[in-house]
Amino acid sequence: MNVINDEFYMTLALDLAEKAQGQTDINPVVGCVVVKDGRIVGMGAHLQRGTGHAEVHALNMAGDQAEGATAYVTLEPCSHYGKTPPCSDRLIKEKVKRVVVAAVDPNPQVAGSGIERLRNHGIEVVTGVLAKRSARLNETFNKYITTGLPFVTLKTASTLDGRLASRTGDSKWISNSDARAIVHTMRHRHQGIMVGIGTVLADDPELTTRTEVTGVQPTRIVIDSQLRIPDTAKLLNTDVAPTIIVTTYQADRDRIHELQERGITVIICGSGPYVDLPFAMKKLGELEISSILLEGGGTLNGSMLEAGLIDRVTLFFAPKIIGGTLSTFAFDGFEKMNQAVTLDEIEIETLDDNIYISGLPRYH
Ligand code: AOF
Ligand code: ZN
Repeated sequence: MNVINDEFYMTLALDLAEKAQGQTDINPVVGCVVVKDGRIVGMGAHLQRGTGHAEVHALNMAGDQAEGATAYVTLEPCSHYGKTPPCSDRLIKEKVKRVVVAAVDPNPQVAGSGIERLRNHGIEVVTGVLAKRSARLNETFNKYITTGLPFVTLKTASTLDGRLASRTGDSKWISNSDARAIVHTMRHRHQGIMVGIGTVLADDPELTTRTEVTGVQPTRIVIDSQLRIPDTAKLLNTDVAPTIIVTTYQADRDRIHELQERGITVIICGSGPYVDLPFAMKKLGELEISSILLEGGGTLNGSMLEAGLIDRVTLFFAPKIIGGTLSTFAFDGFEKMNQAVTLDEIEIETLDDNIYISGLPRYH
């Protein structure tokens, strides 16, 4: 087998994994393709937490043909008993000859031991084939499994001068339909969508996803320090997805109980006037929210950025200039240019007349 073959089949395995993004809960997305004598004899993806891993589906399909075959897996085969038994044992049992892995599994329970186990049983293992693409697909998993904290993606749709709305608060519509469609897909790919109470009061959003390809609805999370959310808020009157409200000890006890009686989860983070955001991230992690799409507004975006809690910044720009003061990041600002949060690994695309920019913030 040569590199071209390996990349060809790994691309298929990655495509399978990619399609399952957003439906595996706190688990990674993983694809597997089994190839024997130049023919694909099995393929599979991990589709839902608690159900079969990618390798199991692909090996079940391959049956007897797995013996002597090559298995392409986008993530190192596991070596531990989780909700399912170890995939490395299954590959050994089926007498697979060679295993090609994209990324090593950062789960401390695995972390190279799956690969080691295969090698100890005489299976040839090649690693690092299209590893970057695999790691990008599982960037939220990779953070959560190593820290217990959710991976936060900030998304904004702004004018070229970085405004989220007009002077009077009008924000419909800044970005074009292509950009809006991507945003809905991004919502599906995160376990939570988070906004500040200012956005709820101004826009009364439902925070549900409406894509042509339906997907799993993320949990809605509102940062509401004083518990100002009104009973009439659409969020409280639609039950398509769970809702979590994050508040402080200063919030009214009776109001907390009222909301809990309506099925809302209320978590208390901080005793000061504002939610303690780092602590809130820890709490949300404990509730098994492994990824959050942060959708503003400007005040929450600014506070999250200042606290260094944003892991990916994704900005959509429309070719419009609106002026005013409703900025994407509303905080006092840094004193010097060398304090700027800088984005690494930048991705840039044009979507008709809109621009997509995404990158990983580097904090100083
Ligand atoms: C694989 N193939 O398809 C997946 C893997 O609770 P469990 O049994 O589902 O185990 C979850 C862990 O297994 C997860 O944290 C990650 O380390 C690994 N996921 N491994 O070999 C797969 N989904
Ligand atoms: Zn496994």
